[in-house]
Parts: sequence; C-alpha cells; structure tokens
Amino acid sequence: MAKIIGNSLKNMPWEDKPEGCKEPCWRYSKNPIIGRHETSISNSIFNSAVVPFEGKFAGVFRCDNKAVVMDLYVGFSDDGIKWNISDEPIVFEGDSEITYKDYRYDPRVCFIEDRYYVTWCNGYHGPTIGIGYTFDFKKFYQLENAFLPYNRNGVLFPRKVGGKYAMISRPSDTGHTPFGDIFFSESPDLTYWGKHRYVFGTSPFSAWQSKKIGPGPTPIETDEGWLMIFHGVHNTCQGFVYRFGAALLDLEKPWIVKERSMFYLIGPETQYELTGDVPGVCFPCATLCDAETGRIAIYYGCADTVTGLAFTTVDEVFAYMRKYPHPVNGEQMAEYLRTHGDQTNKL
Ligand code: BMA
Repeated sequence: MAKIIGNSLKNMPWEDKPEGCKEPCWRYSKNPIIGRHETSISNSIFNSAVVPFEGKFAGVFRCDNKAVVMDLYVGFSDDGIKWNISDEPIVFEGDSEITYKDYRYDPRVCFIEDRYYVTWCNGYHGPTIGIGYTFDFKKFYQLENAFLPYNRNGVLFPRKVGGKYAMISRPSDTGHTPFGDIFFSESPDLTYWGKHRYVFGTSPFSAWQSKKIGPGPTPIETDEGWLMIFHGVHNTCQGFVYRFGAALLDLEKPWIVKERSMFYLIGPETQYELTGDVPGVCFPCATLCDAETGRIAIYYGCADTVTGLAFTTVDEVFAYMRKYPHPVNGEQMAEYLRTHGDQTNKL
C-alpha cells in the first residue's frame, strides 16, 4: 500500500478502530474536542488548523465571537486534544492596506521549508485567500492576498512542486456559492500566482459532492501521489450538507487527478454534527500524520459550532477509494455517464 512521505509523529492523538467498525474513518470517542464556549468570547470554534510544534502542537483557530464575527486565534496543546486558545485575535504585521480586515475564517496551516504558513478566507471587498506566516506562533506576518476576489479554501502544498510554491483553491462568489470546482495555482514567491489549472469539479454520480467541492487539509505526500481530503456539498431541501472524501493527485503535476472516492469518508451523523449553528456540516481543515505507522488524525468543524477529531490510516483511505472509485478522466467519465446516466441532475 501507499507510504506517507514525511516525519514520524509518535505523540499524535490516536485511538484504534473500534471493534466491529466497518467504516474507513472513525470518530474520537470523546468528541467534540473543542466546545463552542472554550474561550471567554467565543460563540463557536470550528474549521481550524493544527500542526506539530516544538514537540507539542500549535494551531490557528476559527472562532466566531459573540458578535458572530469571524476571526483567527492562536492555540497551543500538549496532546493535540486539549487546546488552550487565545481570547485575542491574531494581529498580523505587514502592509496596512492588506492587514486591514473585514473578516477572516477557515484557516489552514502548512509548514514549508523554515516556517509555518497560514492561509485563510480573507474578507477584502469580498472573500479571497489571505496568506501569512509565523516562525513561533507569537509574531505573524501577512503577505499579499493570493487571488482577486472571490475565492475560498486556499490550501498550500507542503513543498514546492516543480520549483514553485503550489496551492489549490476554490473560486467562489460573495454569497453561499451554489457552485465550485477546485483549481491549482503556482507561484515563485508566494505573491504572484499563475498557471491556474483545473483539478476536478462537482460530480454527476455522487450526490454528496454534486453541488460544490473544495480542498480541505494540506495535501499529504505519499509515494503514489498527493492524498487530498476534500469537502463536498449536497443541496437538499433542508439546505447544504457538507461531507468529506479523498482524492489522489499526481506528485509532479497535481492538477492531474489519479483517483477519487465515490463514497464519503465522514458525513454528519452524530448529535454534534447534526445540531449547532449550521446543522449538517463536517468541514476538515487539518490532519496530523505519522509516516511510520500511516496513521492520520483529521480535525474537522462540526455544524459550524465545535471541533471534532476522526482517525484513519493511509491504508484504510486507499483501500476505500479503490473499492468505491469515482471516474477521474474524460474517458472514464464519458463511459460512466454512458452506462449510468447523470444520477444527480435533479439535485
Ligand atoms: C462555507 C464556509 C464554511 C462553513 C460552510 C457551512 O461556505 O463558510 O466556513 O463551514 O459554509 O456553513
């Protein structure tokens, strides 16, 4: 099976798969790990990103405060489960025309070369992708926005690809965006982005990913390709439902999709995923991985209110993706359409 390329992380959070569990991904038994009122000002803490840091863990958290204003807050943890999150939003240093904020939400954190980069959905005359970095999670510096508005879900690759910084993102609109495909972009310097390539889009065969899709956590490098966990949205008569699944991208040309899962890995089922400020949302923004054992811990926002943790392994995800494959290239899509028809066109 595929091997994760990266470091061993012996102290990452972990629970073995429960006896009798048939799913490829299982929830932490004490979920949610972060409650909605864990800071003195928070209405909700969700869609957040964590990384290994100095033998322990650090993260950037989306807290909506009690004015229900979205912003980013730093947090630290000894075990990746119990978090100490600041009451004060992160202050970025940088050009004041750029650090001025309307709102900030859905952060990702990605270690590249010598520092931790933060990307997020940045309110700048509409949503676009903000980028900043930190060395120590104390001082944060902000760079230029990556794209023109409107875009959400900018996710960096953890190393340069073909000598350039690389990002996948999801162009959007100013509202709740009833569409959305994933695109690849590259940059020599994290300021000027180009070579925008289509990666993949919504599915006519798999309803959970039929309305829009978007990148989730930092892609995980494996010897077979970039393992990408992405969210998919289903339009129902109760509104949008968010689940997540997996895809595999080519290592050197990440806009080429090698595999994709027809079935989701996790969708809203538990009380804390089905009830909250936005019921029916499972939204992953980070993983912790151990290259030695292939273990993966997925951090995901639950119902736009609290934060959950789920576990899987690289073997489980690959086996599931291969047991229930989604067609990926033009030829496979055309053949599937010929034999099955558009199964989601009424949604
Ligand atoms: C998206 C983003 C996410 C949120 C989701 C469901 O557009 O705003 O932060 O989790 O909607 O409300």
